[in-house]
Parts: sequence; C-alpha cells; structure tokens
Amino acid sequence: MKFVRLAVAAAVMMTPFISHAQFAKPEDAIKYRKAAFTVMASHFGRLGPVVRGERPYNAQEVAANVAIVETMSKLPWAAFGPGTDKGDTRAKPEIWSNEAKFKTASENMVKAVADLSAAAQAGDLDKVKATFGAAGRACKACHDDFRKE
Ligand code: ASC
Repeated sequence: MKFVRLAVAAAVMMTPFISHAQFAKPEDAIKYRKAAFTVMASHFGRLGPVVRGERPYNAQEVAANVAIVETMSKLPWAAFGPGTDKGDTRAKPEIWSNEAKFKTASENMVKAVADLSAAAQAGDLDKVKATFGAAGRACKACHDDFRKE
C-alpha cells in the first residue's frame, strides 16, 4: 500500500516534466511544433474556399479537415519547453518571458477550434463560418504577439 502511494506521488510530481521529456533535443521539439502548425494550417486553409462560398459545402469533408485541425491544435504547446527559444524558429522571446499570456493565447485558439469542431460535426455551415472566423482571429492574435515576421 505504502509503495503504491509513493509511486502515485512520484508520478504526480513527474507530470509537469513529461511533456518536455519526450523530445531528445531542443531541435526535435522545434521541428515537432512546426510540423503540427504546418499540418494544422494546411487543413484549416482547406476550409477557406468553402467558407467563402467558392467551393460547395460538403459536411463530411469539412468535419474531416476540422478533426485534423482540432488534433493538431493541442500538440505544439508541449514543444515550447526550455531551450527551444533558439534555433530554426520564429518564436519570440515573449513566449518564455510572458508564459501566462502565451498560455492564455494558446488556450483561446484551442477553445476556438473546439467550437469550430462542434459546428462542423453538427453540419451547420453558418456556425462553421462564424467559428472559422473566430478561430482565424485566435491564430492571428497569437502570431501578432508571439511570432516574428
Ligand atoms: C491560416 C493560417 C494561419 C491562420 C491565420 C489566421 O489559414 O495558415 O496561420 O489561418 O492566418 O489569421
């Protein structure tokens, strides 16, 4: 019993480190987060023509793209650990000097994408349009503050 409690306590204490420990090197973390953003941008971008009425609304296709965006939206954040501010990255130092603001901005994007996902799953084009706009603004807000040109 005592061992179990100790093991649980150790696991809980380790939790904050697990997210960073999965990358062998800072470059790996930078590559990983950029890859997640690249895939996210590709599938988010495919929604643009539908939302603008340049391409017919196919609810299944939109939902499939949004599902990928939603999965990707959750991934980059664990890859902004210590030491990943230098290298092949446009990440601004403010990510690490103003962590609370960055966290809020990232959570706003994840939330906006979850709203888009609900709209896509409901097959509601008007809601897809509205939540797509909001999600795009959440992307941009974070870029304005935390990404170099
Ligand atoms: C995209 C994309 C982004 C966001 C952002 C929205 O399609 O690649 O980074 O939308 O431009 O303002």
